[in-house]
Amino acid sequence: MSTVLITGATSGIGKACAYLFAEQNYNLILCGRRSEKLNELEKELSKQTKVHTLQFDVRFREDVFKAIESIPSEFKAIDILINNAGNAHGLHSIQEGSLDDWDAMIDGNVKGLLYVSKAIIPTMIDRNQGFIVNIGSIAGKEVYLNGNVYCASKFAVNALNKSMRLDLNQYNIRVSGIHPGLVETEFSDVRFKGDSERAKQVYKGYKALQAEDIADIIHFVVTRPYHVNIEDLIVYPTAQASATMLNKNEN
Ligand code: NDP
Ligand code: 8X3
Repeated sequence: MSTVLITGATSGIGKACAYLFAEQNYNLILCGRRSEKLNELEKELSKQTKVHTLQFDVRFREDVFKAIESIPSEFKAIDILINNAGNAHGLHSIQEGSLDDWDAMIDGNVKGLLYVSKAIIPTMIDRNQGFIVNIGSIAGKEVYLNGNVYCASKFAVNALNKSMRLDLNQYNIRVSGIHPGLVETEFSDVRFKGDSERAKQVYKGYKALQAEDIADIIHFVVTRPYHVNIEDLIVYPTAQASATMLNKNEN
């Protein structure tokens, strides 16, 4: 059975992927910082498939490599890496943004994705096969007001996705970028630092994408025949036409 490693599996898109891939009998390696959430997932999903959890922060490179080296042999042959961990922190103009927020986004969304990929790619090269799914964003295709550093981090993911396709082409490794618009997850809670009222407003007045919608698309992408590689996929809720155009019912 194939093995999938999912970063950011404790919530939102990553958690929905964990459930869907468990249903499809993949062996799961689930990663995140919140160990209680990882434990809950392990307990629940072990009823369906083999689950291994790894608790680490993608920003800390030594922790990333230590965690990935610690993977037990029965899980070591990773077929699919879903680079999903990431968040926005704050929504401020470039002149007002916080340096800590900037570090969290660049270190988590960009460097974290690089560290995890760097730790896993050699195992894929050795096996001459593998699939890397990079979760970007429409924010990596189009900037919006006050999105500055989050957008920059996702533009970087978009560039890395394309670069990985070039560099790994000779090793038979597939690489896909998925770029969602508004998905109703903990994303806005994190962006607005626990201001749940403000977070709820983001998804009010229209039907946002659900984490399960994105998991379903990721599953579709990775289950195409091996000679098929979807490089790039942008997905919006129907009510959203661009990063800045949203048909909201304000009543
Ligand atoms: P959530 O906040 O629900 O999930 C984020 C996940 O990432 C959590 O599991 C969190 O786990 C993990 N994570 C965040 N930072 C770190 C870190 N430093 N180290 C390890 N794990 C980390 O948001 P989403 O599910 O929406 O986000 C998933 C991805 O989708 C992100 O890359 C996001 O940018 C992207 N995206 C989201 C959209 C949206 O509208 N929601 C739209 C487009 C893209 P833990 O806290 O346990 O570490
Ligand atoms: C998350 C979607 O529009 O908040 O990447 O940037 S958005």
